[in-house]
Amino acid sequence: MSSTYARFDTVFLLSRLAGAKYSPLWPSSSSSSSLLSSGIHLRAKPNSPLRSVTASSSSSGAIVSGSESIEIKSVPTKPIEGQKTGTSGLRKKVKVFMQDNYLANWIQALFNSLPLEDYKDATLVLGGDGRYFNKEASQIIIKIAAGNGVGNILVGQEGILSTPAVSAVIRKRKANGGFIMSASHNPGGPDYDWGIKFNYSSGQPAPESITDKIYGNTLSISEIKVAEIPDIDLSHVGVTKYGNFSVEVIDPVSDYLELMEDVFDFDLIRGLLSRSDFGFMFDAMHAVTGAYAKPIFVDNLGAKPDSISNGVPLEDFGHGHPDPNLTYAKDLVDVMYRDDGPDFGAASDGDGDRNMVLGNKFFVTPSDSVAIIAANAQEAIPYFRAGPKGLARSMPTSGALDRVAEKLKLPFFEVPTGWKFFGNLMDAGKLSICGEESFGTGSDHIREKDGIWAVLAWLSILAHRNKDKKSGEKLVSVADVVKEYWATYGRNFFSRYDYEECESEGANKMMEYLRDIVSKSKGGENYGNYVLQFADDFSYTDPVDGSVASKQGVRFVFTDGSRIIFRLSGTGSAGATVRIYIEQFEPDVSKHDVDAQIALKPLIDLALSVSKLKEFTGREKPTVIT
Ligand code: VG1
Ligand code: CO
Repeated sequence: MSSTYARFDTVFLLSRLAGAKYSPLWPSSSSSSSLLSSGIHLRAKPNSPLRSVTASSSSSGAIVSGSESIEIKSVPTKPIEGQKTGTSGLRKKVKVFMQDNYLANWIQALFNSLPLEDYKDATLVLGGDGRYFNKEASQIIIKIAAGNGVGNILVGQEGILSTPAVSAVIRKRKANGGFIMSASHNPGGPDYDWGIKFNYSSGQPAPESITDKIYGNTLSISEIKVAEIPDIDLSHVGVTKYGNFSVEVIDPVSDYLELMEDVFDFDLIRGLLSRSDFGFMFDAMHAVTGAYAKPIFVDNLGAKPDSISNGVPLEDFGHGHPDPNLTYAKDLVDVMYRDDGPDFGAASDGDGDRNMVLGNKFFVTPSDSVAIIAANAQEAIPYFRAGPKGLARSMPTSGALDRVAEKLKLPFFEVPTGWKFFGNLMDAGKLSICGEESFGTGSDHIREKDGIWAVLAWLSILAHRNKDKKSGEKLVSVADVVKEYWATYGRNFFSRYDYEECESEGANKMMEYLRDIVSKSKGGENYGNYVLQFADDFSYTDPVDGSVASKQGVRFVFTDGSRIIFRLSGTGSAGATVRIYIEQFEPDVSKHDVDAQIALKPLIDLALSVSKLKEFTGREKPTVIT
């Protein structure tokens, strides 16, 4: 295959990464390394030879630089079934993504779905959580982006960018959008999951109107446009140009760190983290926040180097399941529950958008966490000095945040599960702080949930409360902050039961059965000791653009405010995962120290009997309880 690159110049930028050397981005004697010859899984069918299309002879989005051009190939392809995105992007087993044209089809379908002005000569961001297949995927995405006429790709060094960092970079660099290569909290490695998400120009996940269009286009796709350029060296910060197309490899941390410095008072946090009587631990779970934890917590905020555990991002997350909850972040939980354990512990997921927060022998539920951050934001976090504009949570998240909104007299929104539903409210200036029960917390500083932001928010609250404490004086602890909050607002006991990888048929039948009950239900009916207020299948109308999302979860709401909710996960890659969410409000302070599983036992039993879960799924026990 010929490789006639009209122009090839390399610009070196100063690397901010310690120890980075200035070396050429591309070996000058680079041989032809096309998408095909580099072993990447984008292959033409045997009897449909690749057709080379040059800029001058094609209207297929070729890039021309003066008289110079890069070659664009048209690769014939066929539709592939099942490329419908779920709650957050397209997720499948990595072996599925590695099949011929699987990823390439979806990327091309995406370009086919966007208005030309959203990508032609535009800047797009690319990064991911470092999982297995990201490197090959980066090259595929870059070549198809160039093939479709994208002007500039900003890619994280080694393909690394956390999900919140992608959102931050899109916003800061005024990019038109970005790709995130991650299956988030799903495990990675040759036998596990891979995923791809697309975010828009304000940094928010693409809305369903776009993802539905992409899916439609995957069903009729016939051609992939690929630029004939070599693989880009992602190991060094710098710019590579081919004609009018350029790839800039960026430091994954600096833009994000700068934003964090704007949002938070780093001196205040440094004051806490450098105290000898305050123990801190962050578990990066061998996932993407490993790249951020040391520069932020250690180098900038004075935490001890050994306070970061599992701090090196690995392609298979060290065989772990990078989901920061009590089950999968057990190592951290064990340390935090020791008598001499640290005062504050946190973990983040594969792509860095989730967080789990713990005190010594104390777990903060994500639903409480967002409420507590909201209640304390104005006094502890400079970004919220004027007070939050509004608060929001996903439907299954506990009602703790509702009470804060009521007390602070703030606009409040309840949206379906998935961060994409918060973006419009933020863009419209109606929402500042929001969260999901699934360990997602964030604000309008970006348009994704943000694990490190949540950790910094908690550290700010603790630092603010302890700033006048002398050495030797007892510090205000995580547990103190939470209990004080419960005493003021009451406690929303909350738990989620996950039944992972059930047979789809049984799980779907159970949901149908529940929908049927809901359609016949009436307020006032007795469910055990509870009286039904209403039951429905949650539907949401976006107050900004009027779009409607229906069938977002079956809920039974009782007259005392208790709720049981049923949903099927939209992020799994095999079978069906049933989620049951259980919540009960307790205003009585004397009952706040009861274990949540004990307090919620009657409701949990009710949920299991109402749904006939055992009958439909054959499951005796949940796989994960949070
Ligand atoms: C889950 C969570 C949801 C979250 C989504 C993406 O979705 O419940 O709250 O937004 O994951 O998180 P589902 O459909 O499986 O319940 V992440 O960190 O995986 O991007
Ligand atoms: Co995630």
